Amino acid sequence: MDVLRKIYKQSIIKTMYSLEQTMRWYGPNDPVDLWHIRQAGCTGVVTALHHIPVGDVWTVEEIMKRKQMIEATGMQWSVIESLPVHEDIKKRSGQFQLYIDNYKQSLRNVASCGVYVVTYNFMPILDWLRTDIEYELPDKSRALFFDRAAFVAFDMFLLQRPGAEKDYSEEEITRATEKFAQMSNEEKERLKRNALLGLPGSDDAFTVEQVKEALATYHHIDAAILKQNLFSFLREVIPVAEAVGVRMAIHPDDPPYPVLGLPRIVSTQKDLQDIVDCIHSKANGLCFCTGSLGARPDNDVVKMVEHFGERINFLHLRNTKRNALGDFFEADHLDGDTDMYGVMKKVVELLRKEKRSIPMRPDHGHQMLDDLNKKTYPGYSAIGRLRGLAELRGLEMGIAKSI
Ligand code: DNO
Repeated sequence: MDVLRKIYKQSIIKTMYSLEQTMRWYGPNDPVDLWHIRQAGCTGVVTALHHIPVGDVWTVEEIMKRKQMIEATGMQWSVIESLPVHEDIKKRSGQFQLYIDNYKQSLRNVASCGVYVVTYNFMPILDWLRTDIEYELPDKSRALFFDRAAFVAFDMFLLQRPGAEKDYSEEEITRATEKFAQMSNEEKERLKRNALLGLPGSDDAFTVEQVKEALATYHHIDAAILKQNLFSFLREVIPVAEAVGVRMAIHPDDPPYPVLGLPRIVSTQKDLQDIVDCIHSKANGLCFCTGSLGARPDNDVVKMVEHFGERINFLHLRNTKRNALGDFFEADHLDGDTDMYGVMKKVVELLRKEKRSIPMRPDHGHQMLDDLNKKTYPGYSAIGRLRGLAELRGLEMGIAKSI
């Protein structure tokens, strides 16, 4: 029996030149625990030290504590998501130099603990945005949803952002006004809460006042300035990452266009090109998120995998279904507007060509089965992600064996 068990264990250890299967874990408070992740077939874990305030140094001691927890379940800490970038760095104001120095120190520390892929994003103030986190699909599972009219209504009538109306077409304003008029107070409250959900891994949402204040600090920053600020940051941190063997992976904007009057600079093929061109180094890479990029019809995600292949340091595989009005919901992993077969085929070819493995996570999943009654981080219930991962794993194997 023991021999059998050993062989079985070895078979789940990552094979060469295939994707490394991972899931995100929000740390000891996550209702989905490490054994669940291991039982889903993962060999790697994606996590962050969410309890450390943004901008502070991640100490070796704290990193090692987390690493040991993961290794005690037979997996490895494959990717950090995220090592967050302080707002001062994005604005190049206040104490940005101190925060950049801290960032470099954190990179040295994570490398010294043996973690070598670091994800981050450069979205001002808010991370991803949705208007509904319990959007019911026909099979009664629940998905994350971005309803453009609800979002416009949030911006104009709940946030009451000065000048918001200038960002929308007349038709959009009419739809938002009608939608808002039909909403109950409870629905309005829920919309506000969903749109202001804080950073991933935290339980606190922003308040309207906080967001308005933060928005005002960006009034002089347009896309060109924000991009320059990103480049200044990269010129400092990439050489450090390279020296210690860390591969950085910038996450695209989600959704991939300006929101609330804030510039977004990691949304299109051109944006990604500018970033990879800024410093020619594998350390200056991408977290290629098919869900974020695919919410824009002008992003040809399959072609982008091929084009940016050598700079892809981490993969988020997720699908969206969108319409012409700008609404989208998170579809099943293999069923949405992104051709996941096409994506996976390019990925399999890439891994073989470059003789490497890339960590991949199924990104979000639907709330379904037993998870419908549980409270988990939006998008991060166990069963929906397990379903996504299992489908993606099968797709990869099928393609790998047939080419
Ligand atoms: C959402 C995620 C993002 C991502 C960060 C990376 O679930 O894809 O929150 O982790 O933007 O910095």
